[in-house]
Amino acid sequence: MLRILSDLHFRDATSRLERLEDLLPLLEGVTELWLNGDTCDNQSGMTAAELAEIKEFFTAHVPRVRFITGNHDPDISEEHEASAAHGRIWACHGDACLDDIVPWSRVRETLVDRINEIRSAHPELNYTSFEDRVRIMRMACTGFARECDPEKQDSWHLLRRICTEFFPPRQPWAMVHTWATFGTRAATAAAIWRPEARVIVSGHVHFPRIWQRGDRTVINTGAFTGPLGAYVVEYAEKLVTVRRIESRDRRWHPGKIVSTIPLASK
Ligand SMILES: [Mn+2]
Repeated sequence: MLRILSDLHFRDATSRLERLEDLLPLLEGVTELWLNGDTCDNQSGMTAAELAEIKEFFTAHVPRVRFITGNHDPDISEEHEASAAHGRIWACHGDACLDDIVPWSRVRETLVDRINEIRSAHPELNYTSFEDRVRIMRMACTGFARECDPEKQDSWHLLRRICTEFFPPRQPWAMVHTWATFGTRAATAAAIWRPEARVIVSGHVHFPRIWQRGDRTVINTGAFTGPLGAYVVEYAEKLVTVRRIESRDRRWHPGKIVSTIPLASK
């Protein structure tokens, strides 16, 4: 069985994932695992050994693991996407569907400046193709320090993080606007970049949700940070199953089925 998770944000003080072992119920019976970006924040002082330890945990429990890059872990691997079922399932972190990576963030303008600098330095890269666009975005995110240290959890830091997320108020509005438009953006982008994809799996916006757009289904797997929770996507026997991730006895389990999507041959 293939399982897809995203946005664990492991070692971030706001992540509800405290120990990797707590994920074991989600790894049982899994032959292939895709970690669809923001597994950790390897831009914020994480050592190479700490990163290797995180990767080893997963590879020790699942025969095949793909560490897909996100904006917080842009150099966790060289893989920016994955597909299965002859391309009918396609996963990427999802920030490539947004022109400015993080429209809701205070660092948006700095990131946009970086994107523009990289684009002028690399005129050979085509910002409208998925491959080049995601390369540019990952270059822009690499070495990008966070405004707040994600590992600090004293009250002063948490208060500062809340302030940097909600002020100025343009930011929460941009978040809501992104949530309202994300399904359509992802389906439209997939139609151009990966036209064979019928099920598009993303993370990034931390909004567990399923959108149907024509014959395409867009799934966002939410996050282990924030109040909205997370979904896990499974694929086995030509069936995509979306489940809520539930917390029991301090561990994370595949829970209630939210949706099943048959992937019959065309
Ligand atoms: Mn994230």
